[in-house]
Amino acid sequence: MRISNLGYPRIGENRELKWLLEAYWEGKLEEEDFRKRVFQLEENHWRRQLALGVEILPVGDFSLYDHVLDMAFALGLIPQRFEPLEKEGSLKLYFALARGAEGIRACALKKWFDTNYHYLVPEWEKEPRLASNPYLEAFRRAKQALGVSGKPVLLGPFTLMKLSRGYKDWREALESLLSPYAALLEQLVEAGAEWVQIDEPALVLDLERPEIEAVEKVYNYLVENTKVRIMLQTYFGSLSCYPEVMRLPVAGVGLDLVSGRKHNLANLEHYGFPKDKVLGAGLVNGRNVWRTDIKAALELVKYLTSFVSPDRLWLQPSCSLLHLPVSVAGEKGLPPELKNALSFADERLKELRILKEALTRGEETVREEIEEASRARQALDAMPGRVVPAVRRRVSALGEEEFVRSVPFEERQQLQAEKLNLSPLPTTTIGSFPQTPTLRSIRARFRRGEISKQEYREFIRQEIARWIRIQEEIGLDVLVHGEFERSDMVEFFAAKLSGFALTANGWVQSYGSRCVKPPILYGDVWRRESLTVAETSYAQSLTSKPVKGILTGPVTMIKWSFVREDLEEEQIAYQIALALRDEIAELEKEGIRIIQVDEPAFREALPLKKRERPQYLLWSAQAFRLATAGVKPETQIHTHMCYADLEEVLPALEGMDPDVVSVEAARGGAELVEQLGRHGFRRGIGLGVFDVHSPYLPQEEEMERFLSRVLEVFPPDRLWVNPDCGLKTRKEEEAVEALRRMVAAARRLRARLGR
Ligand code: THG
Ligand code: ZN
Repeated sequence: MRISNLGYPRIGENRELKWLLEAYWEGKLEEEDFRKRVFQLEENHWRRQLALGVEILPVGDFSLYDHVLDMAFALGLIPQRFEPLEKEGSLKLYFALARGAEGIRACALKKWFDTNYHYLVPEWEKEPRLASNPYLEAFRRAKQALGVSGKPVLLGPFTLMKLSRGYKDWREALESLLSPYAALLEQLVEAGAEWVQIDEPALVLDLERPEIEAVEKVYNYLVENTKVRIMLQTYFGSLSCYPEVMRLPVAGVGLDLVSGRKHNLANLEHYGFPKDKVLGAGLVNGRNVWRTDIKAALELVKYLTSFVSPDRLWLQPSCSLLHLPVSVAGEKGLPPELKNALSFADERLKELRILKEALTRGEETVREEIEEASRARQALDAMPGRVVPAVRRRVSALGEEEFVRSVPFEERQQLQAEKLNLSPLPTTTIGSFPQTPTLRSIRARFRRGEISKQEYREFIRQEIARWIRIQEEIGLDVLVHGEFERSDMVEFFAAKLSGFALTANGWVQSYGSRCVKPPILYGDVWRRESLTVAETSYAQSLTSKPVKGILTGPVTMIKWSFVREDLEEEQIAYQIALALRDEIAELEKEGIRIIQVDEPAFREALPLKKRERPQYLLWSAQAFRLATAGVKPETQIHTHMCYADLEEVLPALEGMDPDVVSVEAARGGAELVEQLGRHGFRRGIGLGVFDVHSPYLPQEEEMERFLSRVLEVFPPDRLWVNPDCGLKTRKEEEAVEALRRMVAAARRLRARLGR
């Protein structure tokens, strides 16, 4: 029985990697120095893991930006447009793919399965070849620094292919990976690697028969052509082709026994586990923060040993620890019962060690640790705010009528048109405006207690007033207050809602150097104070144009937090929805006539397995309706989602019963319009006329052309004109210029329509 880790958080306990990356990008750190320091960080992470008892040490999981990019880069999958940079050295080229360069667009970022981590989408323009071997370099560094023979961790060919774009035929693409992967693995074997972990999370998706056959071909080839022992690692759910994978000649298979527990265990019972393989048992949760129920985990391992002999069992986290903060130790501000019930990356590794001790040396040797874990879990359940009877009663008393607006969409549309009296092709924005360095520093000083709440509030009000004037001057039709009081929106709402706690340092990598600090939802959620009313109604008091209130929806609040596991997500969603419902009622009372409930995480929350989707789509749409259906018919409800591939969620979008939906369309707009037409989508729609994340800003003529094409499908009273997302990350001048062009385009089009 051995303790293996699948991957360790790369960003560092105090976001060391972030600071190094940003210093290097700003030219404040030379390449050599940068490399030296990131290797120190990597080594430090190895030492920590070894000290915590890891016996099979992952190497090569550390990445300067993204592990999918690492694999693509090693295989020379570098799009043609980066050619001018090829002579600049590999580090410059690598970061250019990730972040773009002078006049060269970066690779697209996409969500890594159903997580809040983004990977860079590989583009296949060239034939893959073994261009470099970062895994070999990491293996050698670990050997040299620590004398340890690490386990290289690399992304598997099937998953790499599934996540890539730009090939013609997926079979050929997969085939073309065989020889470079074999060459890469061979180098690792020659250097002395005993095991290689090949990650194939795509094996938990619903796969077609030909795909399963292709996977069989790949691993038969790799095993035949290299002498490597492969731990074929799956995670984020149950293996969807269990018997086929068990027949592969690989030396081990890793299963997620947390999120894929039920089906993986059912398969294990039904098909058994091959005698010749190691089982990597994913026992402790790499995706959520609650302390493991050690007693239950021990029972599970004992049960597993009826299928696998203990010497063929590795105790592991359910997936890479990338998705957890580093350590609970530094958290000072959490209620003790909560803090004690948490387990981040380091604590997960400690849990594995307790399990191993219990199993190999007897439970009495770790009796105290086991008892302490049970006590911590019980104390969490007894915590004030964990169960709030009034909240439970309110949810269970909900009737049908609370989920339905009083008047159907068509009638509301007319009432709203009369009441709001907007021009055709109304212009608006998604909600956030640029946060200036001054604002950021004032917020930081407020948090440190250096300025008063009063002063902070006053500054926010000035920003709101300044931007109301800017919006009026630009000529936008529906204004927003700008969200200057919010850093991360999820964190902002979590701070105001009961049931959530915030960590001081619980950072998790989102992409590259960017991190988020997911709130911890541990108790019943209720609104103890207004969330947005003061800022929104202040903004409305400054203008006669409608100011749109902006809230974050239940699915996104759940998806971007670490949530309790003792209550179904559906119930949690209804609790959040009720808090939003009260907030919306208050906004309405204050004269706010348009309210947008954002659900940017709606799509990524879609379960990976198709069979689980209908239920999700049902409750998530219901939660949205519960939040929004209490308003007057003439109050207009908007929602915003941050991506264009809506097809799969279109029926749910209809089920949410919004009045207006705004989505990304700057790329792939034509396809989206076609889909919406085909589905007979009849709501108001705002198709982003420019991409807020791209440095490229279209001219007004281009925006106008785009809109006039959309007008062939949508009538002008249902088409909104807006950017494709919030403008928080743009510079002020850029945002203003972009909005000017957008308004000009809408006006020209209106003039043409009028004629
Ligand atoms: N909030 C949360 N999750 C998200 C987003 C969000 N996931 C998807 C998408 N938006 C990710 N985008 C970003 C963009 C910027 C940053 C993080 C995620 C970012 N973070 C700061 C940093 O790393 O320096 C930290 C900000 C802070 O100090 O609070 O810039 O919007 N939850
Ligand atoms: Zn968005």
